[in-house]
Amino acid sequence: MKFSNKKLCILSLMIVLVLIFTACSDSESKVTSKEKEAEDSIIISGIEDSDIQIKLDEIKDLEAITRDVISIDSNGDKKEYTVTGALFDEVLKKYGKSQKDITVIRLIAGDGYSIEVPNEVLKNRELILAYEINGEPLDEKTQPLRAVVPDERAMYWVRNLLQIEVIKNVEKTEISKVVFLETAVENIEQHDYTYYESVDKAVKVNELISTFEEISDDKTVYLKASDGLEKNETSEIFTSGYIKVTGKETPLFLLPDLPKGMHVKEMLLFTYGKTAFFSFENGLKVFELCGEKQGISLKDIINETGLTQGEKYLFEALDGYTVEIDEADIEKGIVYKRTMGGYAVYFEGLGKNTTVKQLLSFEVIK
Ligand SMILES: Nc1nc2c(c(=O)[nH]1)N[C@H]1C(S)=C(S)[C@@H](COP(=O)(O)O)O[C@H]1N2
Ligand SMILES: [Mo]
Repeated sequence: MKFSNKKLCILSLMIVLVLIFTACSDSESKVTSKEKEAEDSIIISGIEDSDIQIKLDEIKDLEAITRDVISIDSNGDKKEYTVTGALFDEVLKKYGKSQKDITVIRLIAGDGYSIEVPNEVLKNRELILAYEINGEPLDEKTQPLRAVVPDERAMYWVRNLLQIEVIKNVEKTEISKVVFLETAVENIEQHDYTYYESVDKAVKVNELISTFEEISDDKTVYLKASDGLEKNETSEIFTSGYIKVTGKETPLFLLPDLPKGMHVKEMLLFTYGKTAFFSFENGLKVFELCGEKQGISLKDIINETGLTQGEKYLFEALDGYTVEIDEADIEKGIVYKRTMGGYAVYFEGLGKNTTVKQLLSFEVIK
């Protein structure tokens, strides 16, 4: 074959154009992904006076570790992954801190998801800031990092991790009052709440809490579900939510504008300030029932909620009826479900006037 000069010229021009074009588009896409990576960073707050911004590149410069890990979801199902990342402890080392000396942290994601990691977990587990899972870079909704806590529930495995807040002071107040949730919600406005296919009733958390406690942002809320799940929530997040009180999985803590992973199903109890809110219905599932009325012993409720000891306790009904009981008689108390509806407490061997129907609460008074 023989090319004329003209043909050769056109051909080489075309080749040059194609080369320029591909080189251009190639370098352009490289620049954008590089730029994006360069922009990616997380914030660590609470260890220095001001927030620390750490670039993803700096995290990748730390010693890379690869681990075969297992996550446990809310059904107890296990999933295996191989993750690569840097240890949070290595990040802390740069600032003269270590993970085992930290009280608690809150992992905060870009989609609004956040979760507190308690002290026991920080002490006993690695917290991996993962940038590669199963040999692949993270997908878009997981970038820039995924928190990975091997062998712990997947609720700690925060995708799209943007901030780690180190919390020094965990407020711990003594519990002095137990409120029975199912009775308490009878006096509070119940709103229609669409949950999947059903329209159920829900109360606003701040309406419920403010009936018994002053609401403030510095309070830590502790929640426990009947399957044993325990977690802390901030007062701000908790009081912005609802508690669904009819239909499935009640009492169900819901946050309409935040990811579903922050919901808590079948709560056994939660505490706010000095008050523990206890679900009688879930107590029935969790505790061994006793007495001829097959109820829950007050002792179990006191142990579970951590109610402080006193010389006397005051029991109160929804209609305002009150009864005072000596500490020595408390162990005779049984809370049961009435066939007529509602819940009551009675004390074995004490007078009938010590029975409190429509039991709302009891508290330490001396
Ligand atoms: N950013 C973000 N991370 C998150 C969540 C979320 O909603 N947003 N859900 C958490 C919860 S509750 C669980 S169970 C796991 C689910 O992880 P999987 O999708 O890998 O099973 O991710 C956790 N990380
Ligand atoms: Mo979850």
